[in-house]
Amino acid sequence: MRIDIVTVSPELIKSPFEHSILKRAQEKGMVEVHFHDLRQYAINKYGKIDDYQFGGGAGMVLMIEPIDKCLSKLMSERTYDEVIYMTPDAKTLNQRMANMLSNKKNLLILTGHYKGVDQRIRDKFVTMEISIGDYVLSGGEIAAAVVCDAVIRLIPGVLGDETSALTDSFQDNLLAPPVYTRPAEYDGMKVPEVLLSGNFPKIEQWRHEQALLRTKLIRPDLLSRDNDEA
Ligand code: 6GU
Repeated sequence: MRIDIVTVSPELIKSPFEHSILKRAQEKGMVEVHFHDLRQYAINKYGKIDDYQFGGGAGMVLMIEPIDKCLSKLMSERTYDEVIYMTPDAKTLNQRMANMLSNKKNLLILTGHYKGVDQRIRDKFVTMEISIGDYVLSGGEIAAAVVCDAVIRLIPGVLGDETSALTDSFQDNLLAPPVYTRPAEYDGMKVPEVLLSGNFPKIEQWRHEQALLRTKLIRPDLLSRDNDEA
């Protein structure tokens, strides 16, 4: 997979890609991530890329021209499966979207800033818009890193233990059950007996019950949700 990220602040988004699983995925050649600084497509020598919004109101808007130049250049070099715009006024990221994106070859991610981008950019280029939750961040960079993390770890071969992504929370609309490791007893606190039993069908059943209990208590909305919901 190749991911191109267009941003006002490349430095803000780079570090998550320099550690742990995202770093290893790149070293193994499973994903290539390229950052593009919008400022390099500014309309003047002062690096202007934003302007006041028509109709008045607080907050600057990213101008059409620098983004058009940047995206047009990138899109002339390769075909993108999706052109994604990160914005709070969009559908919320979920595991199903991450699964879908993990099967793609080329992704282009545009991150907003300030009040966002000129609507005409969204109309002309964008095939998918993603928010990461019902709150507002100061920019889309961190949200883009969140999407990339959720997607890259699902690419086959990226996770060491091939099965571990399958048992994540949300993979089947359930929260993950509790987990324990040694010691079996600490300061009087014991690990549930069943996990020490070696009876794997029973362990699986216990885990499923715990996942269901947790989901009912914390996220009952997941249980009434259709698996195919976007
Ligand atoms: Cl994608 N961008 C911003 N600025 N805020 C957000 C978001 C995105 N998703 C949730 N909040």
